[in-house]
Amino acid sequence: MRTDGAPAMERTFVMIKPDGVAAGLTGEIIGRIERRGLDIVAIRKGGMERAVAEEHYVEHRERPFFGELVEFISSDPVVMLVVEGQGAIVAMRTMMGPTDPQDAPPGTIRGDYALDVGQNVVHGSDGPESAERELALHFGVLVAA
Ligand SMILES: Nc1nc2c(ncn2[C@@H]2O[C@H](COP(=O)(O)OP(=O)(O)O)[C@@H](O)[C@H]2O)c(=O)[nH]1
Ligand SMILES: [Mg+2]
Repeated sequence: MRTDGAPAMERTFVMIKPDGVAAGLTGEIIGRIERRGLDIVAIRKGGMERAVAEEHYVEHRERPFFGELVEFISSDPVVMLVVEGQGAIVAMRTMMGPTDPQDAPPGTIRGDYALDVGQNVVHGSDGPESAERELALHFGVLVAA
C-alpha cells in the first residue's frame, strides 16, 4: 500500500511455475510484466533443484502441503525473472492476484490462467526482505541490491 509519495525503485523475484511454463504462458506473463512498464533485468529457465526449492519455500516447511509444493516446483522447468521498477514488489503481487485462484479476479494472472491453489502459475516475492532473500538464492548477491 502507498502511504507517502512515489514508491521506491526496487527489484523482485518472479517465477513462472512448472504449470505456467508447460501451458505455454511464459510469453504471456512476460508480456504483461513488460506492458506494465516493469523492466526484466535477468531471466533464466531451468529445473530447480529440490534443495533449492526447499530453501525457497522454507517459511512453509511446517505446512501440510510443503512436500507436495517442493515436489511440484522441482518437477519440471521454471522461468525465473529479476523484475525491476517503481514499487515492483507490490505491482507484481497485484498483477498475480490472490494465492488461491478461486479468489482471483479476472485480469489477474491467477484469475485468468489458474483454478487450483497448488498450481497457480506464478510466484512473486511478498515483501522487500523476501525479495532480497529470493534474488540472492536464485540469482546471486549481485542482483539482490
Ligand atoms: N496444495 C496446496 N498448496 C498451497 C496451499 N496454500 C499455498 N499453497 C502453495 O504454496 C505457495 C506458497 O504459498 P504462499 O506463500 O502463501 O502464497 P503466494 O505467496 O501467493 O505464492 C502458493 O503459491 C501455492 O502454490 C494449500 O493450501 N494447498
Ligand atoms: Mg509467498
